[in-house]
Amino acid sequence: MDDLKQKYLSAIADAGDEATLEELRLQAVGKKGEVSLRMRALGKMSPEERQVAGPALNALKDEINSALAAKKSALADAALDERLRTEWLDVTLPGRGDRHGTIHPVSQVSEEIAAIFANLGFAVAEGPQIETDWYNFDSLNIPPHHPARQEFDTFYMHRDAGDDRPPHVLRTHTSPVQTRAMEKQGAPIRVIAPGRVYRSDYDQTHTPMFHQVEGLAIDRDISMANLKWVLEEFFAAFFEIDGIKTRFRASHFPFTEPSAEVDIQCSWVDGQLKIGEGDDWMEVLGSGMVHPNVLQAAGVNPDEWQGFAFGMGIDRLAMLKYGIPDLRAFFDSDLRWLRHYGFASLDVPTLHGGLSR
Ligand code: 2U9
Repeated sequence: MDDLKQKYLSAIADAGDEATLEELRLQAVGKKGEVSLRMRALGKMSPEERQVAGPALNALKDEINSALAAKKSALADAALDERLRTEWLDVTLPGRGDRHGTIHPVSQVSEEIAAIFANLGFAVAEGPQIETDWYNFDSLNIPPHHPARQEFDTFYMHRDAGDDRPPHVLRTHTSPVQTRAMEKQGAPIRVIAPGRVYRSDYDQTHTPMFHQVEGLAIDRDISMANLKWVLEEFFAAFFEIDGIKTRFRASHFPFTEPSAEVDIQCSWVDGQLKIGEGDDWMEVLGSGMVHPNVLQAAGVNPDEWQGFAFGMGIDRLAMLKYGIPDLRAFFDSDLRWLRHYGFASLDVPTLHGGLSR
């Protein structure tokens, strides 16, 4: 019996893990364990022998059980000590912080533009992005087979074979919105039409979808002098530069006569663009006096009414204002790069930095 005790107590003391302990428990005091078998043998002993061996076996069983329990808790303590030693938290690390979303720069710039023109008395007009070719072209003095239709790189909607109606198009400019506004409201009218337009073109300065804002002011005696004043007010407010100069160059558009392309004053210093100073010019806009045919098509009498119209790219304006060099970056799915341009908080314009030639 002493051998048995010696054997198990030293094996328990040497056990390195719980599995070994469980094996020892089964070998010693499990149903078929050595101690249990000896207890079963008690029945075959004489009463005298049993009186001695019985309590001794019970005591041995208790002793083994409490040695097992003590070793088990010692192993658990050691495992906890080991985890405490190897696993640790640096409670001084800075927190991860909230990830804030921001308004897209094109949306922000659209809102800035609408707010500035609202102060000048222009309402915002909207219309469909899928247009009839009449609104997109004919109503704007671009008849079928006019060469200007080719210049727009138009996306045409599918027509089934045998369906001879003219196709719908993805609008190539927001001008049809203003034709619709004039049809509905008549003259006098002052509206801007911001929105998406589509042309089949893709490179560093062109994406197949981009954003335009066009403006229209029709009254009895609106002139190009009014156009120049409105545009200079707009650019001064948009770029936050008082007295910014514009330059008008004669041009041609089917929907305006006369027509002018408009540049704003700028300079390039060490490859950096600065707007509103210097002797260089940057083209930003097309404009002119609305062609009488366009007024007529929209149901406005050209003998009674006249006015100006202009058009410009919103994405391009956003790039200029915030110094973003590649238009395609706007329409990537991942906009984290915008932080680089100060859009994390959206109130830190970088007008006088960035953008190399
Ligand atoms: C109506 C009548 C006339 C809008 C105009 C331009 C000139 C023009 C371009 C600027 C850059 C398009 O985004 S861009 O490529 N636009 O040059 N747009 S006049 O003329 C109108 C509009 C509506 C009823």
